[in-house]
Amino acid sequence: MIHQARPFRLSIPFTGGAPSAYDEYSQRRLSDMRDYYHDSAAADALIDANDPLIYEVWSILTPELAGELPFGVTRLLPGTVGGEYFMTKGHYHQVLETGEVYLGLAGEGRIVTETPEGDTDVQALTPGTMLYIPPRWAHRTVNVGAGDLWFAWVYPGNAGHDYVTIVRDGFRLRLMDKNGTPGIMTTR
Ligand code: S6P
Ligand code: ZN
Repeated sequence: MIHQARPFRLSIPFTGGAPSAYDEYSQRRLSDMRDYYHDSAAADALIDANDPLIYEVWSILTPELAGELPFGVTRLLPGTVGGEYFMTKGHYHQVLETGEVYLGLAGEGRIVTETPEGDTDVQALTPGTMLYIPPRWAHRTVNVGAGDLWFAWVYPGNAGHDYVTIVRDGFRLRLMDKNGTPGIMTTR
């Protein structure tokens, strides 16, 4: 269902958890995103073993219009694929000039971002962190902790999502587990 122009409310557990209401639920297993990881042989082995759940998304949908503000909650599980932490696919917004706001609820994460011009950034996402992703910055969330990472987000309704650029080029920065601490690998 897409909410129409009436105010409404729902609750989001501040320590992480599914929202009390949502329009759409989706999940990504490793097999849904094999080509996003650096080590595809390691990804294939894990897919054959148990094809782990990587993340789940609960969304409030709105009309896809400027001025609307779709929002929701994401749970990103802990783990690694060939030493690379579990992460979201990551995307540019199709309308590049649209930003996004994240709020960390539980767990320890990073937001990896980059622009088409090659500027890069990594920010911590922890409980209570509000994080602003400006227009033009592709964004990916990475779980560098031992438990689930939960965060909420809101973005402009007309943004659209471009995954093609990311799956083709990859992010310039990747977060790798180096003996229990996150290290940054630069790919180009
Ligand atoms: C949407 C926002 C989040 C992500 C979600 C999953 O603009 O950034 O809702 O969609 O965390 O990540 P991804 O990269 O698969 O869309
Ligand atoms: Zn986004």
